[in-house]
Amino acid sequence: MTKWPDGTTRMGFDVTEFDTLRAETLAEIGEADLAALEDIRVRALGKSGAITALLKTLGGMTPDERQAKGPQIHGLREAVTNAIAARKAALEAAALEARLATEWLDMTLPVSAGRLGGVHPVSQVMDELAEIFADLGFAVASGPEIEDDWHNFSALNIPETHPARAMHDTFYFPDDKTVDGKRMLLRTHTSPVQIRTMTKQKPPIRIIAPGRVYRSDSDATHTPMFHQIEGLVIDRGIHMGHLKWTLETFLKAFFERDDIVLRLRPSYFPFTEPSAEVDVGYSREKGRRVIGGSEGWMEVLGCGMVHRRVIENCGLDPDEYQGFAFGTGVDRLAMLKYGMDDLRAFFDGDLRWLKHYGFRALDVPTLSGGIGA
Ligand code: 2U9
Repeated sequence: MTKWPDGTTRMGFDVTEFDTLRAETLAEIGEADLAALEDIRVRALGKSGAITALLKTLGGMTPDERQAKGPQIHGLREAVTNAIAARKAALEAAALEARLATEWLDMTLPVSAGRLGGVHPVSQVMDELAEIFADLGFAVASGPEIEDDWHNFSALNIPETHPARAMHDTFYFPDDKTVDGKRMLLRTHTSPVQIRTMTKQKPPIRIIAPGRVYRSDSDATHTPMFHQIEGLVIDRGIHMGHLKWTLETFLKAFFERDDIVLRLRPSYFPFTEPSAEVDVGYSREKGRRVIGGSEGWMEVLGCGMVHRRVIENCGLDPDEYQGFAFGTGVDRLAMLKYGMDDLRAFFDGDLRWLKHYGFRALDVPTLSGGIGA
């Protein structure tokens, strides 16, 4: 029994009605939108569709009838299937064209800087530092913030019992969160990055390691997370003259002044020997202390010659290779250069502070251009 779209049922089919079904269905497809197309598909080819019903009549036909009508019915099914697919593709292509015509961007238009947000002073200073040290031949190295005891302490000549471990109030992970049986911690300095570089790269090594470090400390001048930059040079015949020249050249470029005076005071760090703290001369301008001149001294860096035991710990021969290292706080450098007075405000996310101290996203720090005016 054939169920025609008009609801009537009859055995077999009439040639005229067959042609009408074909013509009407194809015409309907030609006019349909995507929703109507699906409706037509269900009415013609669905489980109770007209063409499906015609296909079912083939089973009740004699072989001769089937030979005559089979190709016609199958041909109809194929024609309708193809017409639906073609119409669907045409409609989808037209919809895409319409979207493309409305959703376009003119990439040649000038950027509206106000909509880009600003650059945080820490990011700005990090960029400036990378730029300055790249000019001096240093590569930027990075490493994990979650470290093991060996990379953060032992390799740096800070053994288990050493009082230096108490200097850094370390955030340790719980004992049940070990990795390969090792207790993990948040790195207290970026020094493990240099250890990792020295253990996998043959000298000469010239790197800076900027990044986040963590210590359990919080007041107006300390936050539990802060940013450090450390530098390391390892080669044959490196001495303190190289260290002093590098720091002087870096500080002159960073503070954009030629009248930078350094003073190296003897100090102690387990990873360097000898060690020194670096003071830089400041002067007063309109009551504010600015770097440059020599009215007073301000501590800006720590440094020293890499301890021979540290060189040995990294698998190098300290009689063949020597090196210097230095370290400083990036947040503190930003405060000194751009005149902020409370470190905690750096990480408060206060938009008024960011608008005041932030930098325009499109300004590119360059050594020749300078950005600290
Ligand atoms: C290796 C060998 C030596 C890195 C150094 C300092 C001196 C230093 C402090 C400044 C202020 C850290 O941010 S701060 O608290 N750092 O005084 N850091 S020498 O010495 C290294 C590092 C890695 C392999």
